[in-house]
Amino acid sequence: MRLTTDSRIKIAVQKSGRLTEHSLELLVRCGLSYSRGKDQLICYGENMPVDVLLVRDDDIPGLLVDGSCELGIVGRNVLDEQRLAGGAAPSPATIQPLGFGSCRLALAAPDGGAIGTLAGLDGSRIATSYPALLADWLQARGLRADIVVLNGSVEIAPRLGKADAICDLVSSGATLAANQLREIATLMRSEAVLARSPHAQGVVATQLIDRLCARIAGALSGAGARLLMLQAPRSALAAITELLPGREQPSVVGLDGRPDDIAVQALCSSSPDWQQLEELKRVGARNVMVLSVERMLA
Ligand code: PRT
Ligand code: ZN
Repeated sequence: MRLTTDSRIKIAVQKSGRLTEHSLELLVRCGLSYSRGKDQLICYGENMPVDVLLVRDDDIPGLLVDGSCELGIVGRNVLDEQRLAGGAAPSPATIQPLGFGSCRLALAAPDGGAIGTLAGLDGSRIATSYPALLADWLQARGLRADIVVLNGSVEIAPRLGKADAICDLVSSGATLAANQLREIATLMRSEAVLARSPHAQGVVATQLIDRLCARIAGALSGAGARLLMLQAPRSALAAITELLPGREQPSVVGLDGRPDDIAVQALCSSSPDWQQLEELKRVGARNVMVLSVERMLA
């Protein structure tokens, strides 16, 4: 275990895969700038002492467990699999879900085959890259099956005669359909999460982690948010407030030299559509503007 002694922290991110672009883009939205050279494994943060380590997603839980990295962005499926497989070892804590990389871990069997229900799985062979999650799920339901561990192309295992069913990640369902497989059960829902090493302690590391986490939370809550600004007669305030798709009470200010008029600002979690703007106008709103929210710090 490497205890944090220096004044920088590392965040592990998938080097090349489904989570890479979203993860790096999120860090840029948090104000981090770093240079990424060809085949570089570490990108050094230029304006914050936060370095980015680019690795295979399967390596991220281990890097957190041994304290090589303080933070990581990884699928909950990978994190949970390694936590279950790791037994009693201290495991990384999930700080927050990040809203991308959504998928589900599902059981599927050949369409029209012998396995149509959960009970049919008893005594079968199931191919998967997630043996610990599958074993845990089967055990909780009193089902017994032979788990065939495969690291790729799980969906073709039934056609090759290697398994009777599969347990794999699904997002659109197109891969299952293309391989004539039918979903029987969902084991878990997953998405990319921000995780923290159990060894990330120390004052500097804690402060840096807290700062980065606050920025990530701000970048996520700002995503899709809009600021709605309008003017209206004071008498229309109740009707306007009723129509606002805001998440908090709007700010209301008076207008110089126009005692009967007000300006209203409201933070909305998504962009109001044209119909909502027309309704606001109908109850008295004027000069209605919808602005994008770049970032937010609550
Ligand atoms: O090289 P490295 O080990 O880093 O990458 P990897 O190949 O192991 O992972 P990668 O990039 O494929 O996935 C990274 C993470 O993305 C996963 O751990 C999940 O958390 C998340 N994710 C989201 C997915 C999917 N959606 C997904 N659809 N990971 C894999 N798939 C695969 C699935 O295994 C199946 O083959 O896509 C196929 C199914 O997709 P649909 O759309 O046809 O249903
Ligand atoms: Zn992987």
